[in-house]
This record gives sequence, structure tokens and C-alpha cells, in this order.
Amino acid sequence: MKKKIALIFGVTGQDGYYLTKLLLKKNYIVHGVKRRSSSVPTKRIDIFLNQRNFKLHYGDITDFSSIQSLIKKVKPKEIYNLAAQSHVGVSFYTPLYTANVNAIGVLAILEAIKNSNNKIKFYQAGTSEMFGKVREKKQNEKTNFNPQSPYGAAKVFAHQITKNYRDAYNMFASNGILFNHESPIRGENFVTKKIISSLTKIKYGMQKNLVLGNLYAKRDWGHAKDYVEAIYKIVQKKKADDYVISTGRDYTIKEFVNKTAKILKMKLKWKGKGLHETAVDENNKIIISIDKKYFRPLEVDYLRGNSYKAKKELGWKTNLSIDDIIKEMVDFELRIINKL
Ligand code: NAP
Ligand code: F7E
Repeated sequence: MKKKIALIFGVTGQDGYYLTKLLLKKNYIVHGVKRRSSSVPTKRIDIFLNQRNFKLHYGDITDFSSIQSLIKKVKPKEIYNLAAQSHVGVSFYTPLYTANVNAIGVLAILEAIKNSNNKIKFYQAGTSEMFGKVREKKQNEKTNFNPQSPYGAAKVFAHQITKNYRDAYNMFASNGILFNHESPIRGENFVTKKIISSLTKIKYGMQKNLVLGNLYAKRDWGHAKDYVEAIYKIVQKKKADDYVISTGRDYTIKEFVNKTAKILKMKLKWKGKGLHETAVDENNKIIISIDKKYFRPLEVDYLRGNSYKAKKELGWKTNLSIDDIIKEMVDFELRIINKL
């Protein structure tokens, strides 16, 4: 049987790694797109580089000509757009750049598909950040978008334009609305990875302390491995549609810290309030403090998803709990510092 061909924008990121692994296992030929950068950006996907069914190309979703030539050359059946400036906090410092990549870049891919072969299936990596400030206890596909950052606003444009191309040009163009998902290869400056990597090092005397921002935001955290399964299922549907992918459970950043400390067998005691809140160890030494530089000009206080539609129509469910995720991430850090 002829192998399916997939093209992944954002292949060097966290989800790019897990999706490539999944598609190669399903016998796809996977073409990934990397950007030129001053240091080697392929650390996560190095293990695929010598596989026959994996090919890497230079490109950038802000460069329409590169998207067009890649589609012409590769002739994909499926295109997964995972490429983004994906840090919400950073989007406040680079709003135009973020909009260019996260919004206009998506439109560029859709245009390139429309002009070449509108039978290609397209997936757009949408986000719970599009919901932003919410009133609903749980957010689903019908919840209104109210983004609170340049990142979230750009992703709303991407979501909407993906729907428009689906309806206007009869294209298979689907949106995932994925809630936070983590893994050992999560980017270093996302809060889960920062907490786990820092507390592990602190425990073994390799780092003095950890400085965080808002401890009271709530997030619905799943595992990237489970979430790329959902992405794959969304693209395998006969009809394009939009799906919320989440666990349905939420925790504060502080609860995440406490769970990590428990797994690491570290005793932390919280003291003080607001910017003066700290966590101290058994010797009263400050392990965690707060700095307002990690607060955002606008915060998304609360997110908790309802994935009933994905469960019913995709047969998707989350397998790994928050405790499984933390344990896997802690073990990964312990292996790096030779303590496991
Ligand atoms: P990530 O680790 O930050 O990966 C982002 C990827 O996009 C990287 O491969 C990056 O390349 C690439 N990229 C950035 N700008 C690009 C451009 N102009 N052209 C081509 N590629 C570009 O993000 P992730 O966690 O895997 O997330 C994947 C996607 O899902 C993103 O779109 C993100 O916004 C979205 N999302 C993520 C979550 C989550 O919790 N992880 C939740 C909802 C939605 P470099 O390696 O060169 O930087
Ligand atoms: O922040 C708070 C911060 O940066 C989570 C991206 O994958 O998921 C991710 O976006 C929360 C926020 O993720 C620090 O204020 C406290 O409330 O880990 P994060 P995010 O902003 O939720 C969504 C679904 C995406 O789509 C994005 O691409 O943690 N927080 N102290 C901190 N956050 C960071 N980064 N660093 C801190 O020191």
C-alpha cells in the first residue's frame, strides 16, 4: 500500500517530536520543516534524522514562497501546522512578530493549499488561550473566545480563518483547541518545566532558588503524547471540524509546585502573601520567591476544558494524569543530573 505523506510545520517543537513519532509508527513518510537559526534547533528530533521515512527541509511559515515550494515538492496528503511563537508571556514583548507567525502564517499555509491542491487535509494548532477570560466553569467548542494576549488574539484569527477556508473553498481544514500539555521535552520557560527542572536541581544543591510569577492561575494540564493522538484523530475524520482537547481537571501553579515537591520528597512551607509570598525548606531557607517580572499585563486566571465532543466523535481520552506527567518529568530531570 502507498504510504501516506505528511508535512509538519513546527516539527522541532515539543508536539512536533511526539507527532512525528506517532506518524512514523503509523508508517507515514514525514516531512518536517525547520527554520534557520544560529544554533542547532533539532535537538528534540535528532533521533529521527537517520530514518528513511523522515525528511527535513528549511522553511518558515512567514515566507509564503517556502510554503508553496514545499507543498509542490512534497505533495502531502496531510499538513499539520504546529508552528508558532508559542509563549504567551513573550507575546506581550513581540506582539507584531507573534501576530505575523501565529495569524498571518496560518493564512499563508491555507492560501498555498487552496492554490495548489485543496484536497490536502489541514490541521491548525489552536489553544485554550483563545478562551482567555472565561465565565463558564468548563470550556467547550461553543464557548466564546475572549483572548487576553497577543498570542491568544492571533490564534483566534488563525482559528477563524481556518473555518472560513473550510466553508468558502470546501477544504478539509480543522482546528484543535488544545489545553496546556506538557512532557519532559517541554520548552524550558514554560512554568511546568521551569518548576520541575529547578526544584530537582535545588534538591541536589545545583541551584539556589526558584523565582516564579502568579501562583494562583489555574490550568488544565495534560500530556503531549495523549494530545498528539487527538490531533491525528481529528485529521483522520471524514469531515473537518473543531475539537476541544483537555483533561477536565484544573490545578493552580502552587498546587503543581506542591505535587512536584512531594514527588521529590522535599518539605516546603508557604509563608507570606502577594509579592512577599515564599516557600521555605526545613531550615527556613527560601526556596521559592515571587517576582512581578513574571506576571503578565493580562492574565488568564482559569481554564478547564470539556472534551465531551472529542470523546464521543473521536473516541479520544486522556490516559496520563497530572501525577503521571510530573513523575515522568521529574525522572527525566533526575536522569540528566545522574541521580536516577
Ligand atoms: P513549541 O515547542 O514552542 O514549538 C513551536 C514550533 O514552531 C517549533 O518547531 C518552532 O521552531 C516552530 N516555529 C516558530 N516560528 C516558526 C515559523 N515562523 N516558521 C516555522 N516554524 C516556526 O510549541 P508546542 O508546545 O510544541 O506547541 C505546538 C503548537 O501547539 C503551537 O502552535 C502552540 O501555539 C500550540 N499549542 C500548544 C499548547 C501546549 O500546551 N503545548 C497548547 C495549545 C496550543 P524552532 O524550534 O525553530 O523555534
Ligand atoms: O504559564 C503562570 C503564568 O507559560 C502557565 C503554552 O503552551 O499553554 C501554554 O501557555 C501559567 C500562567 O503556559 C511563571 O502566568 C507563574 O498563568 O506555562 P505557561 P500558558 O501561558 O498557559 C497554552 C494552552 C498555549 O497555547 C501556549 O502555547 O503559569 N506562571 N510563574 C508562570 N509562567 C511562566 N512561563 N513562568 C513563570 O515563572
